[in-house]
Amino acid sequence: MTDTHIVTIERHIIEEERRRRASGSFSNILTDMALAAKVISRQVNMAGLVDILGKAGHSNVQGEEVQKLDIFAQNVIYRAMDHNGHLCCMASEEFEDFIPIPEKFPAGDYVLVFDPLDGSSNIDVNVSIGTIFSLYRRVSDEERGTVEDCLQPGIRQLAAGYVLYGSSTMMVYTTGRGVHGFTLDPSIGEFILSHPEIRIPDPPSRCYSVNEAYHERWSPAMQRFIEELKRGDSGEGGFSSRYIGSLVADFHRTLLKGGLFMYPADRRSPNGKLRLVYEANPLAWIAEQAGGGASDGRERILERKPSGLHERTPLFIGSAGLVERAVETLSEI
Ligand code: AHM
Ligand code: MG
Repeated sequence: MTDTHIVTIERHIIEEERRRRASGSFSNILTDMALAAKVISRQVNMAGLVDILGKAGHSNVQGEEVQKLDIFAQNVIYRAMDHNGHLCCMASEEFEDFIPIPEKFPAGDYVLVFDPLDGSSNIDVNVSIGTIFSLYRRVSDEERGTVEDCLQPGIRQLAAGYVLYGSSTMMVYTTGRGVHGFTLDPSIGEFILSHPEIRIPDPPSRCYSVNEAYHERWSPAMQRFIEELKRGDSGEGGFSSRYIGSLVADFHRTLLKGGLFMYPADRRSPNGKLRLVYEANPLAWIAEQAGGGASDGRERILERKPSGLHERTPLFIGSAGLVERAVETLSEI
């Protein structure tokens, strides 16, 4: 017999609630998110089998191709959340405007922002994809929320997490008391605590993660930074490169092994590609809670006040020392 305890995500969330003396709303939202993640995970695993692949025939608000599984994930999260009485509104990568809770359901005090299925261009080649989410308390008096409720700086997050649909499905979350990871046991349909108190390793793995095809479009300082990492100018030996092109998967590796993930600004995309509200902010908080850092190259991500739901931001995230080094190098002329 071992003395290892089996802790489900639901149990963990309830324990957290007890410690915080929270109302229960918060826990119910996270539990509903875990349920949605299981449903999406099942469908992602079936993606090669059922006729769900292929384009839905229209673009999302970013002008990118929407694939059917994105819509499925959007609907699952929405339907898991619209009627529970805890949220006043939601915002998603898939919708241009914020989404008030419909009149037929009771409204609550919380706001959920999410990217239902990030990295969807990887679906049809069986590469890991993910869901990202974060939770705020509303700031407006409007019963069913306003866009301002969704545009709060990341430091006001109450909970943040992601789900990685990889070789196994994992849900990782924080409520500001460390970062905890759970692995889905599909045979019993439960997320089991597998990675308690995640800390980014220090010293980190010497790995950087960036789409190097954009090298020519980067600023000279950014180009120099990557060259320095490759050469290992700080005496730590040269870095390796790892880039999946799926944010949650690239971030998850960076969280567990250390290193630096970057999606910088470039000549063609002065604000990078990733979205501040529902991609950068949740991951930035998780990184900080695990002892790491996250910056847009100048400012701490969590202190930025978003001006639009789909605002883009450059992102440097991972081991704190490497994020600092990136910021220092980028500030040099
Ligand atoms: P998506 O939100 O349309 O799925 O795109 C976001 C994805 C991220 O998962 C990933 O980090 C990035 O796009 C990769 O972009 P690029 O192909 O420019 O390297
Ligand atoms: Mg996305």
